[in-house]
Amino acid sequence: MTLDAPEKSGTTHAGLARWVAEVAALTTPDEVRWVTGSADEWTELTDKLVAAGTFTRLNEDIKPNSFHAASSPEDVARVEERTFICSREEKDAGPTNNWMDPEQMKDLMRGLYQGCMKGRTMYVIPFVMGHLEADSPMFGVEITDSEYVVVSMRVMARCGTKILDRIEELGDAAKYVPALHSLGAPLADGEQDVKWPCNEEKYIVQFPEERTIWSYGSGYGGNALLGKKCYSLRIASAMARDEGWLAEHMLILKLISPEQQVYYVAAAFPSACGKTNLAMLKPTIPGWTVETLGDDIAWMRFGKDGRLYAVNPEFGFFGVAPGTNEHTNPHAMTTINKGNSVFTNVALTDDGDVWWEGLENEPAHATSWKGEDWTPDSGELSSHPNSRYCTPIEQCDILADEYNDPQGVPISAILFGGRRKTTVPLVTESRDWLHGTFMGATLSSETTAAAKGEVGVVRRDPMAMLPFIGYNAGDYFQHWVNLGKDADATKLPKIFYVNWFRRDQDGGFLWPGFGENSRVLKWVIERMEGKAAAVETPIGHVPTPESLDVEGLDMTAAELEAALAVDPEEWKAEIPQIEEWFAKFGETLPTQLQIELDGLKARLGL
Ligand code: SAT
Ligand code: MN
Repeated sequence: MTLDAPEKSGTTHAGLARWVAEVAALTTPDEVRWVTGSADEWTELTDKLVAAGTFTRLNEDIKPNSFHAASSPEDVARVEERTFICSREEKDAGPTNNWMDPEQMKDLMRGLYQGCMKGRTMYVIPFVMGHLEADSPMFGVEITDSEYVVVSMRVMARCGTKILDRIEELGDAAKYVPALHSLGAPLADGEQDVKWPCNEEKYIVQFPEERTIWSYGSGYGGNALLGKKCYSLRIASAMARDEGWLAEHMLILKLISPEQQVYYVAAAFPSACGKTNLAMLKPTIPGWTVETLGDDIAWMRFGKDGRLYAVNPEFGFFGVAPGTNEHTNPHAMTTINKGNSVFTNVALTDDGDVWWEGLENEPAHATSWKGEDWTPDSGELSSHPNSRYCTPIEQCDILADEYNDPQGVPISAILFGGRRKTTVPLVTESRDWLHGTFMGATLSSETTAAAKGEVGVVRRDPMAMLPFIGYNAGDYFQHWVNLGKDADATKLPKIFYVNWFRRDQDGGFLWPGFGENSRVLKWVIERMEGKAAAVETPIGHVPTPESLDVEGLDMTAAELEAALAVDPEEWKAEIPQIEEWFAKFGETLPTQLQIELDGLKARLGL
């Protein structure tokens, strides 16, 4: 097919029409469709996915307009070893990213893309991350040959004709990120499709200088919904560096005290470490309320008043299903029970609902994510540990009104956190922005199922951004340092480091987590208000046992002490790991962070 005339391509925007035509000529789909975002389109696409066997429609009486999908067992998570930052120079990708020369990568991928959409429909999805009413709307256009991706993108981002209209109105002034995605699974004439087409060979590639994304071979989550990690973190972090703002892997929540004081908190944790649960936390302490603004990504810019304002660029939640239940995240349950959601790699129950490990009402029989009979005695998981629900944010019963404000919300505190069985106390307050940056830069966490690879291995995950920094991580640290240097220190968010995952000697969690984390948030607020006590330790300020509100909590004094403990020996053992981590960055490591490390060593008597 030829698509070189702009008027045939579905847009009056000449540049966009040209790109779409070029991609169609390369990938040779049977048809090109422009995604409108309409209700009819949703019905048509979901019907098509049901007919193809990719989707199973759930019981309308339980979860209306909702679908179950099971991926290929080979395509269940982000693939970090196949993810590349193709900056022009290798040094600009830094020591933590995979790199290939951009022209070499494009040659290679053009080869893969050649004819890769044969037998399929090519969809063009105009979208905007953040608000269409923003001062500079952050447009993107994803091309994909996957209906699953179109449906999921419609949940996760503002998509369709309204966005395209605005791009066309702005004409050449409209900056958009072209994001090309293919499953890499062309169909020969008459060939029957599989339920989850994908390709063994996968590439998730960002070109940070060009602000473009090329993805191939995977249909899953962050590999394929290109508005999410690829754009809103990898590409956006490079934009943010150039323009003086921050694109971060952070939830945003609104905390209201018993005195009706409002605070906004952002928090960065690696994937599958409880961001969604914290974002929708139901406080267990009387008088405190939490509302949600976002669960995964925060874009933070300085306002005219010198404060740092955060917006959530996304439109949905892509949350980890296992472990989610009425206790751990009641608001997520309310959100998904309203329907209009896609569940991937969870179990399908006999009454047409979904189930996963940790959810109430364990069924006596279900179909596992692998499509096999499952019973509680199967000895196998019913759901993949990285199985997900994809659900509209506007269905969240505690969504804060400010979610709709393009200016965002002024952040009072930033929490960094990871999953550590030992060493890291429940909460630590940094001395200042620089010390907080050091905490973020040395953040460590045990790996999870959110990325392919071994689970439970401690790795450094700076600002929970290790897989998402779109440039040299040393330069990224410098960017954090610089923002702090240029800002009014009194207006900067206070930085804290939390660890909900510390264990006792028997392997049990020392802290109950979930709604009880409101106690830690309370301490954070009280510290900023000068109301709570703390002990100074080599790593920062840690609560005195009395300063943390544990009323009504079933916890012994010894357990609390263990949760808060700073053991110099454990921290001394941490130092060589931090030194090894910092050594990776050579010249690009900001001297200020080296000075922070030297200070920590001195305080530990090293
Ligand atoms: O697969 S996603 O990147 O969308 C989710 C995650 O790993 O955080
Ligand atoms: Mn994430």
